[in-house]
Amino acid sequence: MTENTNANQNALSLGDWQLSPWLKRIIYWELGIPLALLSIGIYHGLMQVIYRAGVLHQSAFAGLDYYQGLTLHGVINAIVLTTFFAVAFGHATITFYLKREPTKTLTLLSFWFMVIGTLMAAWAMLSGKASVLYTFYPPLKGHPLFYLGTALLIVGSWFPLFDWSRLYRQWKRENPETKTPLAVLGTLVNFIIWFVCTLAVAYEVLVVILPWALGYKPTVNVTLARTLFWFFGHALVYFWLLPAYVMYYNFLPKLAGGKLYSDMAGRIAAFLFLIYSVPVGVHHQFSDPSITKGIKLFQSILTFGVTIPSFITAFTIAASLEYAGRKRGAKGLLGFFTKLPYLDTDRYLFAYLICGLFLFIFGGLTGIVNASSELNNTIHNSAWIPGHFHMTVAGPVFLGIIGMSLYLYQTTSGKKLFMSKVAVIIPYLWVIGILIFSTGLSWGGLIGEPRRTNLGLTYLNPKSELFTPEWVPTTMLGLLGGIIMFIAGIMFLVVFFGTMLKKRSAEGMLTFPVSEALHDEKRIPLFDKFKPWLAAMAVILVIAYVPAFVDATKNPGPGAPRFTPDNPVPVQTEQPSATTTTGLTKPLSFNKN
Ligand code: HEM
Ligand SMILES: [Cu+2]
Repeated sequence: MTENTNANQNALSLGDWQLSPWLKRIIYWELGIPLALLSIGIYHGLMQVIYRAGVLHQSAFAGLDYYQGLTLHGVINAIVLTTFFAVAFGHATITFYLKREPTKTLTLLSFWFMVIGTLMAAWAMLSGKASVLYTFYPPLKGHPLFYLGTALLIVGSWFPLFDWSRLYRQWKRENPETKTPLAVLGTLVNFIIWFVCTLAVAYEVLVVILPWALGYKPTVNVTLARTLFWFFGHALVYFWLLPAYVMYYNFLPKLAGGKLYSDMAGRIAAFLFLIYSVPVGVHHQFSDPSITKGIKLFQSILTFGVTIPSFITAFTIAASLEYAGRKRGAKGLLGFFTKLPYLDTDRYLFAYLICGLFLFIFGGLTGIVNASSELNNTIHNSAWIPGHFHMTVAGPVFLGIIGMSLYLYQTTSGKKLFMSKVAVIIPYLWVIGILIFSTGLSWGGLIGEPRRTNLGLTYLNPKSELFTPEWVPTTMLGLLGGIIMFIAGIMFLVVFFGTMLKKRSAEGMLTFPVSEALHDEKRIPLFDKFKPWLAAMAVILVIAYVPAFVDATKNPGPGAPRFTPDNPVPVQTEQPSATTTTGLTKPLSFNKN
C-alpha cells in the first residue's frame, strides 16, 4: 500500500511495526468474534423492519421473539461489537504510535473477561430469559447472567486502559517535549470517558439491579437505575464515536491524498469531549417525572456544549479534504468533492470513512432536535429515535469499525483483499440503505409511529382495529432501506471472512496511513496534559450529577417489583390476589424466576 511508506515524521518514529504473534492473534479474535456475532445482529435488524412493515403478523419468527431479537440486535451491534473493536483498535494504535506493546497477562485477562461475559449474556438472550433490550430498564427483569455477563464484558474492557497509561507515561518520560500523538491522545481520552461512565453502570448492575433480579430485594428504584444508566448511556455514544474520530483526524486526510488541516483542533476536540461527554445523560430523561426542571435545563445546555467539538471536527476535516482535493487539481469552491479517491480499491478505507462522515451530518442535525427539550416532546420514544441513531452508531461508528477491522486484518496478515471491488462499494450501498431507512423511520416518528413496537401485530395489521394506514409508506421505506443495509452487511461479512481464508501474499505489518499536519502548531503544555482536564471533568460532573442523584433517591415514587417482558403481572409466588399487582407500597414475597 503506497500510503504507508510515509514514516518518521516529527520526532516520532512512525514506521511499520511487526506485532508479536500473541498480540496479533488476540487482535484477530477481538475483531473476528464480534463480526461473527454481527450476522445475528443484522439478521434481527432485517426481521425488525419486516415485522414493523406488517409483512409478518406474529410475535415471533423461527423461534425468536420480537423483543428477544431487538435485545440481541442492540446488545450485539451497539455494545459487544463496539467494545471489542475499541479494545482491539486501541491495542493497535497505542502499539503503533508509541512503539511498545501491552503486557500479555493483562491483555489476555481482558480478552477472557470480555469473551466469557459475552457468552453469558448471549446465553441469557438466546434462551429468551433476558428480552429486556440493551437499556435493561427495570422493572423489566432479565436473567442474572445477562447483567453479570455485561458487567464482565465492561470490566474486561477496563484493563487495557491501565496498561496503555503505563506505556504512555513511560513514553512521555522519554519524550517530554514531543507532542503526544493525536491518535494516542484520542484513545486515552476515549477509555478515560469509558472508565468513568461505566463505573455508574457497574454500580447499577451490581448494587441496584442484581439483588432485586435475584429476588433478595423486593423492589427497585426505577428512577435511580435509569439515572445511573444514562450517566453511562450518553458517554457510551462518545465511546462509540471517538475511534471513528481518531480515524478521521489521523488517517482520512492522508487517504484522501492531503494533510490534516490543524493538529491543535484535534487536541481541543478530544479534551472537550473529556469534559462534556458524561454530564449530559439527563437529556435522555426529559420525560422522567422525578428529575426536576433545573437539572434538565442545565444538562440540556451542556449537551449543546458537545456540539462545539463536533463542529470543530466537521470544519477541520472538511478543510483537510478540500486541501487534498485541491492538491489533486480541483478548482472552484466545491470542486474538491469531485477529486477524492471514492472508489480506489487500494484505499478502500477512504470509502468507509467518507461515507460515515456523510451520514454523520444527518445524525448530528437530528441529534440537535433530540437534545432540545421542547422538540424532544414530539419525537420521544417514536421511530424518529432509531431513525436518528442509525445515522450515528450505524453510520460513522459502524462504517469506521468494519472498514478498520478489514484494514487491520488485511495489512497485519499480509493478505490480499477478497473481492476488493465489492469491498469498496459496500459503504455506498450502506449509505443508500440507511438514508432510505432513516427517512422512513424519522418521517414515521413525526406522525406518531412508536419505536420498540412490533407494529405487525396491531398498527400495521389491516385486520386489527388499531390499523393505522398513515404508517404504511413510512414502514415500507424502513423495510426497503433495511433490506439494502442487510445485503450490504452480508456482503461485508463475505469480504472479511473471505479475506481471512486467503493465503498470505506478503509479510504482514502493523501500519497506518498517518496524516501529516498542515498546521503543526507548537506544543502547548495545556493541550498535552491530562491532569487539568481531568480536574475540570470531575468538577462539571459533580455540579451536573449530584442534584440528579439526589432527586433520583429522594422522590423516586414507590419501588417496583420484578416484571418479565411477557406478563403485565409482577413475578411473585405468595399472595397471588389481584390487589398485589397495584399500589405496591408494601414489599411482597417473590419467587426467584
Ligand atoms: C441490517 C441493518 C439494520 C437494520 C435493518 C436495523 C433496523 C433497526 C430497527 C427497525 C430498529 C428499531 C426497532 C424498534 O424500535 O422496534 C433498530 C434498533 C436499533 N438498532 Fe438497528 N438496524 C440495523 C443495523 C444496526 C447497526 C449496524 C447498529 C449498531 C452498530 C444498530 C443499532 C441499533 C440499536 C442500538 C437499536 C435500538 C434497540 C432498542 O431500541 O433497544 N442497528 N434497528
Ligand atoms: Cu445522549
